[in-house]
Amino acid sequence: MYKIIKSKNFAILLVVTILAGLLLSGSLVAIAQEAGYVDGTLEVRLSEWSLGFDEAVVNRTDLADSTTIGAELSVHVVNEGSFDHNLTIKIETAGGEYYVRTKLLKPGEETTFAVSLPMGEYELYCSLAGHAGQGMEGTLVVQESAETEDMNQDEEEDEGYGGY
Ligand SMILES: [Cu+2]
Repeated sequence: MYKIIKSKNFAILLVVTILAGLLLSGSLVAIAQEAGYVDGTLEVRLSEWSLGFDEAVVNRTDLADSTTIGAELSVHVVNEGSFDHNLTIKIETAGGEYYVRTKLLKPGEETTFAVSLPMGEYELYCSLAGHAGQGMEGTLVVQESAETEDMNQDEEEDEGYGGY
């Protein structure tokens, strides 16, 4: 009898520990989400060594002019680091590849620009030697709508369960 109670307590302790772990990881995600895509603007926070986010997803239908082939996205870049940095967006098209790059931003400097991006996946990084390799890189996904995103998430979840 005593053994049963003891193991029940252990099970409760385990559940509490898991919940605490989930809450902790949830709050960490919330902090990370301060940068990334919010309401028509891509928020980029340059620092050593990060852009403030790993992947940002933009729904073209959320942008003001979603009827054009390439929707206009507003990009706000702040250098919150102690070194000079820039933001570079690599754009690959059938006609070749080109780059949208901010000027070199000093610590505390910021800039805002708009860029027209067709649907696709783009590499974002700081082009200064070694900076991207140390973590100043991320991905920007421009997709048609939130429905597309939900479908992708469902697929990922299904794959996850399949692994068990
Ligand atoms: Cu840099």
